[in-house]
Amino acid sequence: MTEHSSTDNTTDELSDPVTEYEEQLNEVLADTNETAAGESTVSLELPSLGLSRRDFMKAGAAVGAIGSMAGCAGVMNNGGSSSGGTNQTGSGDVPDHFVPPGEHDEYYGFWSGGHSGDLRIYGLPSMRELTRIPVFNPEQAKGYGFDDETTQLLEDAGDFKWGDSHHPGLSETDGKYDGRYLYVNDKAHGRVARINLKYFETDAITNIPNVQSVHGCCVQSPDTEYILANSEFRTPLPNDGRDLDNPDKYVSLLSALDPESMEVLWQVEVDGNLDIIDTDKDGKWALSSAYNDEEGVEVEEMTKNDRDFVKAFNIPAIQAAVDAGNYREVNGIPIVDGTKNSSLNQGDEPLVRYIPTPKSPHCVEVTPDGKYGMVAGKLSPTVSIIDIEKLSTEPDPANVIVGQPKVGLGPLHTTYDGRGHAYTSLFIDSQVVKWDIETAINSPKASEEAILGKIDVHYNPGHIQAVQAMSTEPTGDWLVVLNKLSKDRFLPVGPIYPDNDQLIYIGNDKDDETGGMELVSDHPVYPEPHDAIFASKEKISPATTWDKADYEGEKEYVTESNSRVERIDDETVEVYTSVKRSEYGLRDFRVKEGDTVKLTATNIEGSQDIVHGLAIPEHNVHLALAPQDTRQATFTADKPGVYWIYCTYFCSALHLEMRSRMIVEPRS
Ligand code: RUQ
Ligand code: CUA
Repeated sequence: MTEHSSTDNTTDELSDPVTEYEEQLNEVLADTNETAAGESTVSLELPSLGLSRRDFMKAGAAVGAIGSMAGCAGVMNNGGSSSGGTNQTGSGDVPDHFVPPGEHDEYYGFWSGGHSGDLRIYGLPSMRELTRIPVFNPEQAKGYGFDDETTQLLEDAGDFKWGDSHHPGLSETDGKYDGRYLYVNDKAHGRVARINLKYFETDAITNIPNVQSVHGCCVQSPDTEYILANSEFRTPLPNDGRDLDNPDKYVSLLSALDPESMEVLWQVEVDGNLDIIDTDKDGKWALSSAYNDEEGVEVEEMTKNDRDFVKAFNIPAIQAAVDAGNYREVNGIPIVDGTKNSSLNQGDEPLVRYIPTPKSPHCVEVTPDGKYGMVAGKLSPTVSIIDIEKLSTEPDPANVIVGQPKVGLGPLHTTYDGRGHAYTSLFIDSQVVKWDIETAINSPKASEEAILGKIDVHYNPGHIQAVQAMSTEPTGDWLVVLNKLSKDRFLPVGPIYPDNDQLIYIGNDKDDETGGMELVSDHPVYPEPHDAIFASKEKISPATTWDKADYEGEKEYVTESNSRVERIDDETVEVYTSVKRSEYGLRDFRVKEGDTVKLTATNIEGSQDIVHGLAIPEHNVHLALAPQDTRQATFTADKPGVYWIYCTYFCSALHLEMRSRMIVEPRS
């Protein structure tokens, strides 16, 4: 197993970095398969092998990546490790990330919660978690999935009990975050959700037809004309039992959604898979990383060829094709043929350009000035730089790649400081590399000339994001790197560890080992934030209380004087109650066994931060009522008895006494 450590040493001159790197991965794979055939997991005994912490992390990452690709258990070593890694904090010229009590952070951070299904709001630079927004997951604290409206929202979106939120995108006007909405995909299902940033609540979820899993998802710059969503898994079209054993008939689709109605406008079929997506800043090109050009269903088939193709979607041309009726319709959605041999792809204005890159690249992120799209190699230690202007002018697609710096092992994602530097996460090296974009373009491919410095992170970073780097206004001060592993960084909490999101200061460009990057703080996070996006606090202005005009006509605003019980028929009762400190408008109400109860409750408080709950034991009712908000719950009162209704949000000295009774009379 010692050959695992041969994946170390990024400074080796590799004649063919891609091939050599793959050979190393294959060695690891061979070992892994051998071990996986038996009962045991891969075990690296660090002390006896004399592997350093860095060697170990690399071997583990490679085993994990390859192991999971091969469908076997790529299990990390659970032995001890030397801690190591340099301590880069405390140089004195980093602004304080500590935000004193009573003061506010400079930036909002929106973290996708991964397979928790939620969205998490942090302050930056303190990294204090401010709240969570349930999105694809029912969640009791905010009563999400417990009142009629959000229950219906989740039901209409497929009624799945979970989701895997991955890529949050903020709505833009003129290339700048406008603070209206956040959109996020569900990788577990073909869904995209919208969070209304007035209330910090999920207000729409679209279950996209013809699509099983949305991976890449982005807002089209500069004016949020579309929400673009990539289906990663190729499936039969429609996936209704046909073509089960004809993988060559499976398809992968780009879907475009209307950002207001959240309806699916059209889809584009392509060859191969689709992965991550980002757009230029002019509303023309959308770039998708992609793998499996082989269109295989097994890992060996998917990685057979040396090349895959980034897809560059010409969005106006696609819209024109849809407008001209050049599509077929499946499940009510127009689908345009963007495959390589499609007639629509042959003319002067092809719908989709196929840009050859080293096989299985990971991400695409466009620079804040809109000039370049960076495609991190994952299996290749390089980043391919796509010149976006050349997409419109250069006939040979290979020539749109204008640079390919060698950055290190396992490059996944890239972010920017607005000063001409790129920062790429290195999954296998457990590092962030800072490099100069123009130098990379002007130096030979696979050269390391552009590298300005590297910093150790802990461990195995996925996404990396600097403040406002997805907009035209990067601030260039803070960067967060979302690491997948945290062993030895925190108190142990059992075998499922927190992840470790680390804050790095990038405001100093220095000629040192790290290029001036300074690791500032560690933050353990509940599994498993995937990606994040940050906006200046000036750009976000949430409401402090509900505006009842926003639900007028849909729900009754219940005052104290119109709190009441209305019997609709022998089996249906409507109950209306106001809520305030420290009483419900109805001190009790009576219904009959078996009644369907439709409860409407309004928090009539005008003061900010006075939230009340309305909980009914044994009936799965929990409403979280912000000031001026009205929520409804419909349930069956199927057991005779007395049920104490109580308030769940601690609201006053009489919070405990704030009660009502539901009295369910037996039917005789
Ligand atoms: S992809 S870790 Cu789901 Cu965001 Cu790169
Ligand atoms: Cu109202 Cu506690």
